[in-house]
Amino acid sequence: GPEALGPQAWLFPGFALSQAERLLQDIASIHALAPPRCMQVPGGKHMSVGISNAGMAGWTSDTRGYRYSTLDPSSGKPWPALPDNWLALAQDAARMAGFPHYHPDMCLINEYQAGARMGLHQDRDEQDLQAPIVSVSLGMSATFQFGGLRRSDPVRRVPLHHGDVVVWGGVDRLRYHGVLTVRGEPHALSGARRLNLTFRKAL
Ligand code: MD5
Ligand code: FE
Repeated sequence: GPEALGPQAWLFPGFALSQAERLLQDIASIHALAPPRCMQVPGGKHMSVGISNAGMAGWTSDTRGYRYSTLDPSSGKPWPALPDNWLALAQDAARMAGFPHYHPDMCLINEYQAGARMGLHQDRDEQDLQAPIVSVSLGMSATFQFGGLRRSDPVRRVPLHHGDVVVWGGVDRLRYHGVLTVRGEPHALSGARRLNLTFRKAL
């Protein structure tokens, strides 16, 4: 059953399992319109995670900084639409975690090829920091790092598997977090990749 990771952070093991194949098909359709890319960050390096987006805005980064943009800077076109089934899944999970009025306007799609990682950070680029973030893990497993409100706070390691959903809200919304280098067995449905959907109210 559900596991509390914090006062307002819940892990729902396998919550998206029955929809996983459909979600991976939807991701392939979105990637055909807005391919994942390893974005540059202000320090000049490139992220190891390939990023795309769906919905009214997309998270983007370049040497000037991070921002949400209504257009994909690579194509100059709007990001692909957020599928209705994705929104329903995110709202179902948010309701289970105690957030009954959740209206995310976008989904960030992270692609971790084997060897990719995401360093410890906070998600604070969104306008509405009251709204929770819903995260759906697909494909290869990963070890999630769940810290505190200060970078120096101790970090807990949480394994995340194909089909797992996590909701982060309220007092847990601004915790530092990251993903250790993805390694291990390829997944039957995704190959040597981990995909993560994160639903946000960005605008
Ligand atoms: C991932 N993505 O597995 C994670 C899932 C990102 C990112 O971190 O920024 O793309 S979202 C995990 C998350 C979001 C908001 C708050 C907290 C965790 N938290 O308080 O631990 O690719
Ligand atoms: Fe994050």
